[in-house]
Amino acid sequence: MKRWQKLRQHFASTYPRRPLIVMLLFLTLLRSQLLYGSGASFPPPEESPDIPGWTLIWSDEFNEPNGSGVNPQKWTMETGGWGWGNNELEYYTNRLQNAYLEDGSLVIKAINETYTGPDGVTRNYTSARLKTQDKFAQAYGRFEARIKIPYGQGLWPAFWMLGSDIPQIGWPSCGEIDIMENIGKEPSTVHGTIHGPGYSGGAGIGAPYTLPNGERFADAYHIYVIEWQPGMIRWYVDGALYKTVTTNDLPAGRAWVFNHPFFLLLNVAVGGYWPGNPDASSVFPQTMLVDYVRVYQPQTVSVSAASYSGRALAPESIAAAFGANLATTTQVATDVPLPTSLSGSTVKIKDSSGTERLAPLFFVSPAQINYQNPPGTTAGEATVTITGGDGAVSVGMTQVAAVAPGLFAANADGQGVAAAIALRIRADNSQVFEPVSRFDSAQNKFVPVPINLGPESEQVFLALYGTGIRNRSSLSTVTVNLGGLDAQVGYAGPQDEFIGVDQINVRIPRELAGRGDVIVSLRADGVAANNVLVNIK
Ligand SMILES: [Ca+2]
Repeated sequence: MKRWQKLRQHFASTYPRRPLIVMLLFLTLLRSQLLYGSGASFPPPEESPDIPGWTLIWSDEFNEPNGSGVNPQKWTMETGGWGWGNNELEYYTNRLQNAYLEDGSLVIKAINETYTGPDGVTRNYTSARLKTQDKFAQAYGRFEARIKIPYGQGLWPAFWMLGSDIPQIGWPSCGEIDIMENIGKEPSTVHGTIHGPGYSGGAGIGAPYTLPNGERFADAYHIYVIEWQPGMIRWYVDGALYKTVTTNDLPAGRAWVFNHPFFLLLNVAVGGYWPGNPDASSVFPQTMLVDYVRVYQPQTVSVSAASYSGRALAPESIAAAFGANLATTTQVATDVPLPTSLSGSTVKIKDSSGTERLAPLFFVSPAQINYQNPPGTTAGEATVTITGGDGAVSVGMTQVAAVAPGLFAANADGQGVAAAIALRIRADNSQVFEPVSRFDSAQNKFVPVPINLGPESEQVFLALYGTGIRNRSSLSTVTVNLGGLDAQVGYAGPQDEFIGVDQINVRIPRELAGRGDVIVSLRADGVAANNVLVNIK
């Protein structure tokens, strides 16, 4: 499969065997070690993780003496009885009666009592609501709590998170992640849900998890977990994965707002639109017991080296792993085939079938390693184990999918002007390659070069470079939309000369003349790549 195969069928002629784009791509990949778009930070490795692959970053074990109050260094007690947007019946107080430590657990106690708050609001129930806002927040990682929930009609316990930008942009634009919610009328069921702009409240996206044999969650402690990575959130109860939500699950046109720090909340609401109000069957007081809350970061995160999305990696695609102490020095592979050890660092991928393979390495550095996901890696969850030259081991999990398209960007950040090249075919069939970006030293980044579509007698094609595309089921499943117009795709497969790089050739529609910046949207087997752009004169 030659990269200009389709073009050559139409226009039999020669083309430069080694266009300068190969060098540009090398530059792009090397630059990517300096840039990681999400702004995520990674922990120092000296913490001893309780869970392989995860480093404990923050926790409250609630192990202080019986009768202690909530640690004010970690939590703020929210107070008020205004219904909290859900027509709730409780008044949240900061009294010890409603939140205290006992036998190694936080106790949040919902009490049926008449209480008038300092604001003059009177309610017939009290309870507590704790948050880590302004004390702790994190983007991505594993968020875990071991909780014994209360029971009964009208009870609504929750372990959840809100985006830290809620004071600036409000709810639901800030995002909400419900790790565990239960309503008392469903004693055997908990819910995991995300809310964002256009998918909030009853339109939240998630799933229930139900215990077998009519068991009640209130009868025992259970472990509630989300694992959150760029573009993906997974929910677990007692280690059982029951829901995965990705950017693909959002309603059309809606924004994924789970790419910034969130803070934690714990509360027991009484009444409200969703659970309904307590009735004669409800028993008070009710307690939620929280043994611990723990937050982890992954030791290493692998993303597509093109899109910087961590949603999935395709076999043979190029990945970037981030972490700390991944290598003792920075070294770039200089020969092909690529080495599987560079300055003593190795990357081992154990795929869902249990097969382990050493990954070919493009370069290694203490904070980033670029590697090729080995050919033959099976779809499903894979374990990435990175061993540095000094023996330091970092572990991370990643999803492998046959197709996980990413497009390289000129600035190696997964967005903005494409790492691409234009090919002009003149009326006499002569061809010329033209850049679509140039380095602007004033801005210290690549900026678009306007593509001149020329006279009617000329055709201009765009060669896009990406990774994770070659395993598409057929060429017809690869679509490229340029500025709202579907462009004709002539080729989508391996770029012959650079390991792991795929090339997509598209004809630029003449209707785009004069449009300026246009978005390039690629899908392969229905999976969207990151958007990049080109400029049309
Ligand atoms: Ca505890």
